Amino acid sequence: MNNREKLWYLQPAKLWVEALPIGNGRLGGMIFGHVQEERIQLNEDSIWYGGPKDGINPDGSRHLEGIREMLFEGKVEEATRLTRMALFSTPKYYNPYQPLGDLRLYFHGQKGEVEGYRRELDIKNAVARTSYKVGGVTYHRTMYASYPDQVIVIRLACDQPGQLNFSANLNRRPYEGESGRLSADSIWMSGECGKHGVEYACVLKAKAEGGTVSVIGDFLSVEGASSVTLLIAAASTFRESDPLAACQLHIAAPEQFNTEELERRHIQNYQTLFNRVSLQLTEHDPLDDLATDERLKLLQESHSHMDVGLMELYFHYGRYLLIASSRPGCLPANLQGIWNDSFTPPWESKYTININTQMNYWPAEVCGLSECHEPLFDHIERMQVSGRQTARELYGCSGFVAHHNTNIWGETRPEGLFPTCVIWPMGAAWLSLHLWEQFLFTADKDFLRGRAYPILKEAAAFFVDYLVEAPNGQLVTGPSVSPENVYILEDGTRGALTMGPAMDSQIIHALFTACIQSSDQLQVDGELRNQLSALLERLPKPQIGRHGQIMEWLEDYAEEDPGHRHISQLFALHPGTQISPHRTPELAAAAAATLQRRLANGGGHTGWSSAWIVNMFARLEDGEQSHAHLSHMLRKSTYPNLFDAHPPFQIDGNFGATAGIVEMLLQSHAGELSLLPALPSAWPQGAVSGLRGRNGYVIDLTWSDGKLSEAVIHATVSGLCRVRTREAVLVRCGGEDMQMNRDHSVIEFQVEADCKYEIFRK
Ligand code: FUC
Repeated sequence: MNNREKLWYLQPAKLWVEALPIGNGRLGGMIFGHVQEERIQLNEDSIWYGGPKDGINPDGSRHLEGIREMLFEGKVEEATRLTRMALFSTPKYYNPYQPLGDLRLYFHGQKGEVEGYRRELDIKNAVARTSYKVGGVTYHRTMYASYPDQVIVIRLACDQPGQLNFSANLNRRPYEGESGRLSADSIWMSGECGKHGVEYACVLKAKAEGGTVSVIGDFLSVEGASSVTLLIAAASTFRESDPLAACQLHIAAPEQFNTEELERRHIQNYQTLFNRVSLQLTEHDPLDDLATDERLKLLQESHSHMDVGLMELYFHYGRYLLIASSRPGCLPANLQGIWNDSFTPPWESKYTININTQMNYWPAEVCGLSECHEPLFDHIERMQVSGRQTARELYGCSGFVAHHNTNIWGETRPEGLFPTCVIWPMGAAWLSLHLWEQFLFTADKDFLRGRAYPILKEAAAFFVDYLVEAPNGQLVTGPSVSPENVYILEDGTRGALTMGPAMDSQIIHALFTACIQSSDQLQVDGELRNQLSALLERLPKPQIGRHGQIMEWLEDYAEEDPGHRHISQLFALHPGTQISPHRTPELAAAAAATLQRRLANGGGHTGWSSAWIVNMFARLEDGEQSHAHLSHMLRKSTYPNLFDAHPPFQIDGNFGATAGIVEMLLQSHAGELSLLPALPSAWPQGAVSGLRGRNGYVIDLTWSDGKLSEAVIHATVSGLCRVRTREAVLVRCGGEDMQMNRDHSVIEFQVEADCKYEIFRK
C-alpha cells in the first residue's frame, strides 16, 4: 500500500483537528493517540439537543402578498422589516447536534521514554492504528467503526505477556447524565438532550486475553492483560425505544466473532464501497515519505511548491469520509459529517441546504457511492411532512417547501435571524434534484418511479402555486434572496430580500426539467408535463450584466460584496447544466467573468467556496484554474487531519473538492461523456478507474503527456454513447474497431448493456 492511502503522524494529536476520524455513518470517533491518557471523542448521529418544534409564524400568510408588492415597488427596507416580524419563524433557531461524550483510557505501568511512536488512519481499510514502544514493550492499538456490527472496536495489544494495564471511563462533560456498572465487564452512561429531546445511552465492554477485567465505580479496570478488545455501542430514542437495551444488543452481537473475524467483516464491508474507484496522479513521490502534517506544512509554507500526491490522498480521504459519515439507515452527513466535539458547534452543526449539504453529496454518484446518498433521500422524505405544513401555512401553497436550513427532525420553516439567508424557499427543490441525479447515474427506472419522481413532483407542485407574475410578465419567486449576498440600489439602499433572484429561477428550471423528463420517461402525467413546460418558458433566463457577468438578481444591481463566498448565480453552470461552454458559449464566457470578478474581490475565501470554484472551473474546462483552487484549498483551508477549514472545520469542502477532482477528469452532464475535460498540466500522467457517468456508465481512464492514452467504457444500458475527447481516438469493442460518427471532438456509437468499449488515442 502506498502512503497516499494513509494519513500518518509521528506524535499524538494536541488539537481536535489533528485527531483522526473513524465512523460507520452513525457512530463516530476522533482518536487523539495519546500514550498515557488516551481520548476518543465520540459521536452518535442522532444526538441533537431539543425536540421537534412547530414555529411557523402565524402572521406570515396574511402579510405575504403585501411584502411581495413592497418588493416590486422597490420598498426594500419596509419589506425587510415586515418580513423579519411576519415570516421569520417563532422561535428563530434550530437546536444543535451535540457530542455523545468521551472515552478516556488511563494507562499505567508504561513509564519511560516513548520510542517509535506512530499513529495513522489507513483509509484503504478504514482502520486507525497507534503504536509505540515504552519500557521495552511495544504497544499496538487498532480502532475502527464497524457498519455490519454497529460498534466501535478498539483492539489493544502488546508484544509481551500481561503488560496491558489501564482503566477506562465514559463521560460527557459538562452535560452529564448518569453512569455506572452494567455487568462484570461493562459500564454505561445515559442522559437526555433537553426538553422533548432524545435520550441516549452508551455502553463500553472489555474482553481481555490474560489478566482481569473488573468494574470499579463507573470505570472498567483491566490489569495484566496481553490483549484487550473494547466494544462501544451507542443509541438514542430517535431510533430506539430503549437505547440502553439497544446498546446491550449491539455489544452482545459481535460475541460470535473472534477479533480477526470482526475486523475482516468491517474491512470487507467498507471495501465493497471504497474499492469501486481507484486514482493515481503520480508515480512514487519522495513526499510520500513525509508524515501527513509535515507534508501539508511544507505545502502551506511555500508558494511555488506543488504536491500532487497530497491531492490524490485528499481525494481518497473524501471518499473515506463520505462512507464513514453516510451509510444507509443513518442521518445524512451534517456540516461536520458526524464528527463534533462541541455542545454549541458552529452553525449548530446542522444541515445548511443553500449549498453545504448538497455539496456533501456531490461525490456520491460520480464515485460509485450511490448507497451513501440514501440517508439524504430518507431525510428529504422526513422533510416532506414538515415541508407540506410550511407550504400550506406560510404560503398557502400545495407541495412541500424548505428554506436554508433543516435539522434532525426534518424541519423546514424559515430559520435564523439574518435577512440575507432566512427567506429562501429553495431548499427542498435543490435537495430533490439529488434523487434525479441518482436516477441519471443509475438509469434505474424503478427508483425514478417509486422514489425520485414523487418527491420531485411534490417539490415542483409548490412552485406551480407559489410563483408570481412580475411586472414584466415573467414568473418569479419571492420574497427570496440570492444566498447570502446583499445588493445596493441606486439610491444607496441595501437589501437582500428580492423578487426573482437568478439562482431561484435556475433551480426551478432544473426541477421542472427533471419533472418533465421523468414524466416522459415513465409515460405518466401528460397534463402536468404540459403545464410545467409552459411555466418553464416564463421563468427568467440567465442574463448577462454590465461587467459581462451572469446577473445575480433580476436587475443588474451592484453587490455589496463582489467577492462573496456564495456564487449562487452560477448554479446554472454547476451543479446545474443550463450553462455550458459547448452549448451556450456566451453564457459560459459570462460565467467565467463572474468567477473572475468574485476572485478579484477576495472570493473563494472559505473552504467550501474554493471547492465550488474547483467544480465550476472544471465545467468551464479550465483545468489550470481548477488545479490552482485545489492547491489553494490545501494551502489555506486544510487542517493537519485534512479536515476542511471554513474556518472552522466544515466537511463540505472535503466533499466538494473530491467531486471537483472527478469533474476535472470526467463529465457527463451534457448528454456526452467528456474525457479529461479539465486536465491540468500538473497532472501529466495518471490513471483512474470506476468513475461513474450519467446513464449507467463506468469509466476507466489512463493518460500520459497530458493526453488521453486509453479509456474503457463499461455500458450498463444500451443506447447511443457520445464521447468528447481532445485527441482523435478510435473505439474498439471485442477486438474489432467500430464504425462511428464524428463531429469535431465528439464521437458517437451504439453501445449494448454489459459490454465494454475501449477507446485509444490514434
Ligand atoms: C452558509 C454559509 C456559511 C457557512 C454556513 C454553514 O450560511 O454562507 O459560510 O458555510 O452556511
